[in-house]
Amino acid sequence: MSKKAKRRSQTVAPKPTPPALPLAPEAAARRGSLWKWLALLAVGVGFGVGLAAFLNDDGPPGPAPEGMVWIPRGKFRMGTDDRSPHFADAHPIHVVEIDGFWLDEAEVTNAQFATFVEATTYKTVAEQVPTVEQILLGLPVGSPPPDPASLVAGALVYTPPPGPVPLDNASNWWNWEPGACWKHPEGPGSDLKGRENHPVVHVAWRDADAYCKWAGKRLPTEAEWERTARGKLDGKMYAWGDESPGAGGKWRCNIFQGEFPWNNTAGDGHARTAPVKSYPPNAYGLHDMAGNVWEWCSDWYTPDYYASSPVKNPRGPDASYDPTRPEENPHMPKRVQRGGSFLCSDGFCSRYKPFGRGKGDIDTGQSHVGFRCAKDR
Ligand SMILES: [Ca+2]
Ligand SMILES: [Ca+2]
Repeated sequence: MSKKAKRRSQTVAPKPTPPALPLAPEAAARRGSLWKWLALLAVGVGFGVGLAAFLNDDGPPGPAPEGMVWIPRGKFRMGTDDRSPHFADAHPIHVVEIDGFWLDEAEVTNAQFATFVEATTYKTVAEQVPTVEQILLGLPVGSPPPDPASLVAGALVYTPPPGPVPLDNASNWWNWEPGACWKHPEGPGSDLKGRENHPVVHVAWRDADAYCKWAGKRLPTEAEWERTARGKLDGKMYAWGDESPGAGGKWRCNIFQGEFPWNNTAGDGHARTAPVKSYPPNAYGLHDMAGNVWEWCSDWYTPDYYASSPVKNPRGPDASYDPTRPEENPHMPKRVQRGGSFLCSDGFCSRYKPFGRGKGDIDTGQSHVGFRCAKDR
């Protein structure tokens, strides 16, 4: 090698890397501690994500709208294996998965509905004269049409008979009352004084739907409703567990005590509607998911829907069909109602249980039917 090449070689030769100096004992301890905390943090985050996935808890997307609670995404078992006639349409038990959504903590009140009516001049179905076609849908196929001049606006009012009556004919305690509507619950001579905080009644499905849209909300689906009514519990008899509604002398909901339909002893404090939130909430913070008033859902009603329900976010069949009541046209448009009312009892109608299904003509108001609203994230 020439002297010049030797110099270049010496110039570009990399400097040897000095050996790493051993850390002082304190620094080594600090570095070890840091790695330990980072490892613990990673394990903690992983555990949290895993736990959240296990619990299907996606958390609220923001501050709660007034009066609403967040229902996180999750799966549950819908329906019952109870084979009694009241639950013939709640089979089979099937797993359903629901996305997170907001739900009103209470039924919509008379005061809230009055605000809607004042803002919109909305007229409920019960305040309008029904058409001949609407009446025919509520009668057996082939019934003669009613005289149009005989049709008046009104609603069905619970009217207790003076004594025991056969339970196979609901007209023994339901009376078509001309002039009955949400602001005159028992007819023209009645009003809402002192009932501002009671649930609004005599609202047809169309009325409930109109209110929800005005409020920027929507009606809950039937599956959403049952998931929330179960209050984070699985396979329990009631919204609060397995204890009977009046166990220990403390009533958990507004239903019927005494001899149906004529002698309501009102052991729970209320013979008709109760102010909303009069009874303890379930584990989601929701009140009156059992009793007080039935609540409209968005789904059309068929008695066999559970057999074909999709797993994810079921929204009900495309149309209603109910052949179970020969006294009615099976094609009468019906939507689902849930939760039972102040007229429910284990002796007559136990469908205030979280798996009990109800249904109603979309154009008929009744004095034991109201609703609450849901809202997407
Ligand atoms: Ca009661
Ligand atoms: Ca209710």
